[in-house]
Amino acid sequence: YHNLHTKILGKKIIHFDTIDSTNDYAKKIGNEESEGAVIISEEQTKGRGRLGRNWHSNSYEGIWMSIILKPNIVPYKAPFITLIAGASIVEALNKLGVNAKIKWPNDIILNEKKICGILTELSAEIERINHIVLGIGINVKTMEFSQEICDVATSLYKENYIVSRVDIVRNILLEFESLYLEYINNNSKEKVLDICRRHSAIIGKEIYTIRGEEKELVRCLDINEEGNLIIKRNDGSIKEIISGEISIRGI
Ligand code: BT5
Repeated sequence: YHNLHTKILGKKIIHFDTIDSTNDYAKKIGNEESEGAVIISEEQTKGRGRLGRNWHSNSYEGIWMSIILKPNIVPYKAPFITLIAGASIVEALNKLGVNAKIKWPNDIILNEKKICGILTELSAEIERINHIVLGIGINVKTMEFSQEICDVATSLYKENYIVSRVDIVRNILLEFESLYLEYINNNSKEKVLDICRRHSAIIGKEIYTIRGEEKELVRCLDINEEGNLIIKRNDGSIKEIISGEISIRGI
């Protein structure tokens, strides 16, 4: 991980061979550790997704990492950091020749299957952020996924992209830092939104929005300035979706 060329990200890298979850570890040390520390593990025994879901990462075949952030912004501006992460991951992968796309808000997909998930966790008080843990999981070398996820998951190697993990991590940290600093220092979102639109897996497509058991087929129109999803319902009305669950028709 030398020659990162970053200012704050990855100045400290904490590496494990095995750990329960890099996000859990980062949350424990988040208040004491300085901004930009990266926790990375070869394997996770209890990798987590959103809403207590399992993230398969008990093999040395991926990138399982968490970044500690301490932005001086109000807590409601934190969710945009997930989009910054998504934008920097697709931008980094595309620069390495991998045509990955963003499935708003926190999945990266390749050839219609998930290669990466993002889990952003916030520790905050009413007006102040203590720290944010940005968790990123990328399937790199996995050739066989367990039955549970084999229909939805893929890896870079499986799609015939032989890319080094160090190059991926280095590129992501570099892309992320520049977009992140522009956001927290200048409230600038333009580049992120531009990348999210250019590499979107869902804009212009029919998707299902999912609320509990309810599934609704809608057309995805755009991502707005706030980073929220704009959709058109069957009755022609336009709606803004702030966060949550969607699935793409046919995937
Ligand atoms: C996510 O959740 O996609 C966030 C994943 C974040 C993982 C990183 S790894 C480093 C850090 N430490 C952690 O403990 N977590 C973070 P969600 O959108 O809820 O998606 C979870 C769903 O993705 C599961 O229910 C499965 O269907 C699917 N899934 C699980 N493992 C997968 C994998 N390795 N590849 C692709 N899909 C997977």
